[in-house]
Amino acid sequence: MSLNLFKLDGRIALVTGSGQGIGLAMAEGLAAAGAHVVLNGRDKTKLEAAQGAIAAAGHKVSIAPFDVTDQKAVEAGVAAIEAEIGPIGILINNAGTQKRGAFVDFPAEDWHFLVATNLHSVFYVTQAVAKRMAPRNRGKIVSIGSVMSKLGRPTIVPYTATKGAVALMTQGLAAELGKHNIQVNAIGPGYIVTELNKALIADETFSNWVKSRTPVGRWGETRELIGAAIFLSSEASDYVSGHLLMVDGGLTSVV
Ligand code: GCO
Repeated sequence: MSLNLFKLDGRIALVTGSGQGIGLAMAEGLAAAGAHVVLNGRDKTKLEAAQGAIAAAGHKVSIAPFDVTDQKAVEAGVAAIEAEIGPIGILINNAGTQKRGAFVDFPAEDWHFLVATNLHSVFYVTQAVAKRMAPRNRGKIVSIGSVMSKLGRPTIVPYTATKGAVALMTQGLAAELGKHNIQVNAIGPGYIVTELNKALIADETFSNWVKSRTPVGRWGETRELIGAAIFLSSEASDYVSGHLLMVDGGLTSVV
């Protein structure tokens, strides 16, 4: 039965930044598809609340609170997951943040914070996980890009730089890890209703622009990213690698 291609039973999935928002939605979706999800973030209380909800739904879930911008903490966290829970078969690099402001006035410390959170994290976590996946000759790595992996808009140049890098890093990793049967892809969310976008949603002019600029005419919901996450985490995508799958209501396909 072809739907079995999307089942994740027996797989352990680490989802970074999964205490809330897109990361939590994807973790819930992967758990419902059968994976044992490992929730990551810096806020243990948030992770425990998310863990309670997923466990209450009858799914397998653990937490691994570590800072994805700290290479030593990442290495120790990944080693502990593999020692205490089992081999990570699926990595979702979701952790990320946003800071907006005019480029000419953008504080260097904010640039460094965005690069650390959105990009160093992908390097540290992917390296710690991929070096363990490679000898097993099997793995799925999915990073969260953005419409800003392909397009720019004023006031978010640093964020755009990090999301563009995530897209090309995905292609480079696909090239290098393919021989280990590790498929590496990215998801490009459109304008999704999340905490990070609260200010944009509250701005009627901007929100109306998103609705007019997006062919489906609305903001997306975090649950609408689950299908892409399950697909790219499952054997249904064993011949898909280096791909940036846009989940953006058509935004990046139109002028
Ligand atoms: C912005 C938004 C976007 C979205 C998302 C789109 O300021 O334009 O934060 O960057 O959050 O990244 O894919």
